[in-house]
Amino acid sequence: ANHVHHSAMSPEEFISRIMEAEPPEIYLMEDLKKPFTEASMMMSLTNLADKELVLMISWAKKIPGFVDLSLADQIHLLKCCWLEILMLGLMWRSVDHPGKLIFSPDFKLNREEGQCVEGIMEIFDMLLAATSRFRELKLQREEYVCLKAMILLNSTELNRFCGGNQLLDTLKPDCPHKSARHGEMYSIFRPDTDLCSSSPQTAEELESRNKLLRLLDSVIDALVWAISKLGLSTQQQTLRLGHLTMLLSHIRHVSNKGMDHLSTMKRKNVVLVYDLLLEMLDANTSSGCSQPSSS
Ligand code: AOE
Repeated sequence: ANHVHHSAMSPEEFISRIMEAEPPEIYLMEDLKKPFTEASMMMSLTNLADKELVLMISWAKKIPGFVDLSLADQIHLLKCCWLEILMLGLMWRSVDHPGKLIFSPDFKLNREEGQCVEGIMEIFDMLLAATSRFRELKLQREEYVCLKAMILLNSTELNRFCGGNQLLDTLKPDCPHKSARHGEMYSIFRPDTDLCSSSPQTAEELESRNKLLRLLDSVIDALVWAISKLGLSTQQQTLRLGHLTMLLSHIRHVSNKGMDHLSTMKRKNVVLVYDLLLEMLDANTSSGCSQPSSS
């Protein structure tokens, strides 16, 4: 076990660690064939999301204390919030470009550019609205990184687990007998043995939940500290904290809409959803619970 005491870390240090964890800028590197079709647009969006997911896993592992949580919790947290995290990142990249969503330096979309993907404009508009709100609030980078970590650690559906094992392979520490051990060591993650279990049973699981709560405390402390640096009155600091955290429920809402959208697009075969993204999607839809583990 890794005996690192995160409570001993100052909010300042915590923030500088999560600032360093920020993923690098990512390029789509595709020839965007305009005009977009529904299929090509969805393909570009999901290709980008797929690339970002890989970076998101590395990002999460750099959040102090995250890798000390049980593997089941690490997986579950990421599966619950991946689209919220992508959306918050998108809002941050777009905050200085009213009416535009900056997916990447080589993939930017305007509101005026019309509709080609069924059901996506509603999501587009909700993302633009939340982005405007962050602009009005003059969201600071320090606050942004705290909010992102809060999304990750604030999964309310922590007690459900569904899905495959790709993410598990990416998260678990490398060990020489990886494949040999996989079956027995991580068998609790198989949907058929641990499908939607209602509460942590083992001492390890309980310890992990406690660590998670302490981690969440650290992030809240960090956000409070970041706000306190802005030279506002105590009253204004409290209001700002309230406004910023309330935006998270909006992001959760848009993410739920986006998850429904993506699963519809997948069902209608508009877009081919690849392995990692598919596993992340399945964890959020009913079909995920019935998928047998491929290991
Ligand atoms: C991908 C990467 C990322 O960093 C963030 C997001 C958030 C939303 C996700 C998307 C993604 C992946 C695919 C998802 C989508 C929500 C639903 C979809 C999960 O299934 C992005 C949501 C915003 C998407 C806006 C798309 C605008 C398309 C309309 C513009 C249009 O139709 N045209 C024709 C533009 C033409 C330009 C010439």
